[in-house]
Amino acid sequence: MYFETLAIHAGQPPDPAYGAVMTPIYQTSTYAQKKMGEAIYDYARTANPTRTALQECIAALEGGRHGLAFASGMAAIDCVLRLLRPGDHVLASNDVYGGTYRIFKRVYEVYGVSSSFVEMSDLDAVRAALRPNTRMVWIETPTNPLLKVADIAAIADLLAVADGIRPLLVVDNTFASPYLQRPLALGADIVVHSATKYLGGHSDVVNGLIVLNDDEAHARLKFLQNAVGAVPGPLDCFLVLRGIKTLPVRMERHSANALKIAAWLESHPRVERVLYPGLPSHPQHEIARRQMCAFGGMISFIVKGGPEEARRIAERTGVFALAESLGGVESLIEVPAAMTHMSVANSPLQVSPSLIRLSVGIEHVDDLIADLAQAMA
Ligand code: P1T
Repeated sequence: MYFETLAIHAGQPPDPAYGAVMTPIYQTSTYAQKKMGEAIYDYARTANPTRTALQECIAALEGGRHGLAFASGMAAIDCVLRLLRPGDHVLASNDVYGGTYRIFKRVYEVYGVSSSFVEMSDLDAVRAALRPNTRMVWIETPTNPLLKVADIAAIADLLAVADGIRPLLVVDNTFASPYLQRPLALGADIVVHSATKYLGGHSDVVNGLIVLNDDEAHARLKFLQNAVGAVPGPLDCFLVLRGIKTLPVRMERHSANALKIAAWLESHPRVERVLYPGLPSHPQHEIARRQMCAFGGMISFIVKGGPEEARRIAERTGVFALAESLGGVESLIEVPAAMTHMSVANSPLQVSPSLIRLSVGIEHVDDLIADLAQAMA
């Protein structure tokens, strides 16, 4: 079936108990067993029907065999990193969400898992940065907040022919969503999401997801999901399921609005540089065109006048709310260096304090442009 149909139906047949068309919120911690051990579900951390529906739905949308749901995007990332052992190395994009950098450096390095960062759009640099103990290559594309694009298929090919044990290729697909980009089909092994963003889509839930094909890795991750226990509640799973139903129409509007706003910003006299994969001026525009079916709702731009000016603009918008996070129907504005990316301050991943990030919502684009125009006047 087509993506739009799967978004509404995958993993969600009418409920077997009463025929409810919308997957019920199974708000129960435990399940009565007919005889000891004889039950489809026994305890809600291990599994519950609302979570099962979400896991099956995201697996179908990413074109994978297995889906797993977590209490947050970071919990999903943490679970994937638990596949590593002391002495292993992760090679990651040199621009990632601040929390991702933080878990690499301040959580996993303590346990002997090292990490380094590379420009993923430079394949020679990626090849040169691989180490004999690199067991995982971690890509964000587009990246947060610089909107860099990596060629997933080219990196998968590169890893296939590199010497030594082939590292797992993990793609954080949060910025694109599976509607715009499906990394497994391009050769990735594991996809992770902060479903808090476009999948949930309404800024009302925190959630994380993993999708993969490999049965053995799935068995390990499923074991960890239960053993560690960073699971989402049934209501959270319901909210993400409901959000996903409109993902295709939302992503179309996010992308159309963002393309117009990016072009408008590019011609604004007080803007130094606009970072948006849909603009022909974007260094990896051609890769984005091949790999994505539209360019999403995230834009970053550098303003003339320095950090003070960036802060002033971010505090003056009215329709765009000054807030962290992204991917909801409502537009948000922030300054990453002072907000979402404080964890990368004084690191090689540090972002310019003059950079403003927009999460373009699905309001009328003319209202959004008018709001930015008055804030920048
Ligand atoms: O916030 P959480 O659901 O735990 O997801 C973490 C995460 C993972 N990956 C990417 C690419 C992300 O952008 C995030 C969260 N990002 C923000 C909160 C933000 O404003 O950038």
